[in-house]
Amino acid sequence: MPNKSFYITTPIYYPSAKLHIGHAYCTTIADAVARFKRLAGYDVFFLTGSDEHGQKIQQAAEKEGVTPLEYVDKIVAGFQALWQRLHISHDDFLRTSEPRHHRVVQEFFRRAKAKGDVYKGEYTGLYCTPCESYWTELQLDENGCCPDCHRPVEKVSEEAYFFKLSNYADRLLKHIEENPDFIRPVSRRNEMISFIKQGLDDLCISRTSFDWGVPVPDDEKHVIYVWFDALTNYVTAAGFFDDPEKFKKFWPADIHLVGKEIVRFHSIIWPAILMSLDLPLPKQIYGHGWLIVDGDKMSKSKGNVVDPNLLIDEFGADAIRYFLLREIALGQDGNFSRDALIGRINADLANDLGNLLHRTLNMIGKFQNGVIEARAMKSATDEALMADAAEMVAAYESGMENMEISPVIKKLWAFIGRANKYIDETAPWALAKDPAKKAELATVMYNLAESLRVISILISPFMPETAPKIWAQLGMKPEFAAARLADVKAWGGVPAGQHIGEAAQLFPRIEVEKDEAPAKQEKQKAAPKQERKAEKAEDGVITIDEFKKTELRVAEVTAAERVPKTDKLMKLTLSLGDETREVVSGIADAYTAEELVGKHVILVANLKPAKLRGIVSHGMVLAASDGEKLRLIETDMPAGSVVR
Ligand code: ME8
Repeated sequence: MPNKSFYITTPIYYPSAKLHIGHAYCTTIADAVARFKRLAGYDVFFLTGSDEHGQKIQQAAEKEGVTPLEYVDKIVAGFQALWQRLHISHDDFLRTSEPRHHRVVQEFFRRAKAKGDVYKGEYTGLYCTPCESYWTELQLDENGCCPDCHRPVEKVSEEAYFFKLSNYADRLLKHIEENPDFIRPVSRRNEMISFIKQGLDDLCISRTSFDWGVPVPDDEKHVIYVWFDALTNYVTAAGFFDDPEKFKKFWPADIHLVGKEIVRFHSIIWPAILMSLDLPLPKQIYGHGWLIVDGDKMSKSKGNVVDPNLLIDEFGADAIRYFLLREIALGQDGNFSRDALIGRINADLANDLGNLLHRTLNMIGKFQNGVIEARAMKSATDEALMADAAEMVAAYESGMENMEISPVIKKLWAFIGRANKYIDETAPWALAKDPAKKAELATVMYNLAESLRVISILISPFMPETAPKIWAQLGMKPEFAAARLADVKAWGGVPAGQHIGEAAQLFPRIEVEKDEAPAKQEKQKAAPKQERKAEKAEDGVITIDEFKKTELRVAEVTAAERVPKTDKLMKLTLSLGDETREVVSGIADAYTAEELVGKHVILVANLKPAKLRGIVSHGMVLAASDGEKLRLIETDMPAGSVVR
């Protein structure tokens, strides 16, 4: 019998800004689900991509004097590099600028028009002439002006095509009501039901004010506008035109995983378009929450945008993945903080998981010359461990099938704790001293190795880099990639007589120097919400005395060297005239080592030293960034000068 198929998508991301940790969050969830389904034996198609058309891109490209495609090529290459570093296992990356996609969008337009669902009308909007952009009332600045250039906007009309969304309100409502799992979580479902009940306006699906997009068939002064183009990506990649067999196998998609603010487009507009073409609807739209940073929404102006590449440089991809998947309940907003990330790495990864592996391998090495011997007997303690493993495996499977990722990880870690407890219960060091207890010792060691085998398979959807490392350290010979969920359903997959592999630490503990920050955070947590808000507002400004606490000095770069195995980190040797400093800076993708030597830069000289990739950094150099480009702030003042 052929494998069951499973098709999951992320949104296609806008290449207008650098990807941040919020995008990485969405893609990591989809990846964990896709990996789980592969483990469970499904034939998986996992799609992500980039949403490349539109006026903003065209304008940004013009500003840089390049074509829109040249402009997006660079950014999209950055997306793809990030997904690779984060071990995202997508099967396809769709770019809306690709010809395969244009053909499908035009065909969708033609068919919807033939059905009578597309008509020509007039689009009226608030237009900023200098920026050549339409805005909605809600997007205007506080003076009712253009949010980009802050000049007045005017009401303007242009000819445009519309899609008759209003035709489908009743059918949509019926579908949502009859299929309780069509929109998840239930809060989003309720929101969509009341949205539709308020009445649906027809949707404007073309523009004439720019041309970076898919031309309307037979009316090429129009390009097909945003959502009609973007949403169609899901069927293009599934083989709508190019591969009917594949399309039959994977469409309708099983899950469109999207952020909560775009659930509406996926659960109302997209199904209506599909209904117009008589195509089946996706089985589920899952709206995840937003990642906020230290309690605040990420934004360029607040300067709290977290770059996933820098986090991967510092902590590795698996630790970031683990944190995102474990810490945030799917569907709800969640907080990202460095302290919480380090806390999880130390407690869950270095301590719980790392200790179990280390203790087990160490004892097998010491007590059994590195050989995992056959189980010889079964005590009540052993039975209890095996029963807990079986229960955890069952909960894992049903939880993952239901997208309960964080609860599943908690259960898995409870089992890791359980296995650590088994060591304390059985006290192998005492058994090793007594020759009569040889069989008992062999059984305990076997059960620990087997627990780790099961754990390595089950953590693989979340930590794909760590899982095969554990496998190899246990000395397992079969390819890890061939492991399946079925392999953890029976106890005893570790072959007896197997020699363990080479032991290595998985996650070193991260030492944080004690400072006031955690204490302050604790205080904030305890304070009532209202109070916290007030504190935040005042936090936005600092007094001159507070600013003066920052010691800024001019420093000359005397040597520079890339930090091995990182993308961005550069180790700089700086001269302050009377003193030499070593500083680690995330600038290696903006400068070569040669370019840096001789530069006079600004150093935050009294910053608490921090360890980055094992190197202690004594300060920080200042750089300016617009989210994409990054340049150091330079001066021609001599090294050692004070900046004020
Ligand atoms: O909306 N936390 O693209 P996009 C969690 N091109 N998720 C976040 C986030 C955060 N802080 N910030 C953004 C688009 N996202 C369209 C999609 S699909 C046919 C077209 C998520 O690049 C956001 O919720 O603006 C959304 O799901 C995704 O990133 C893409 O956002």
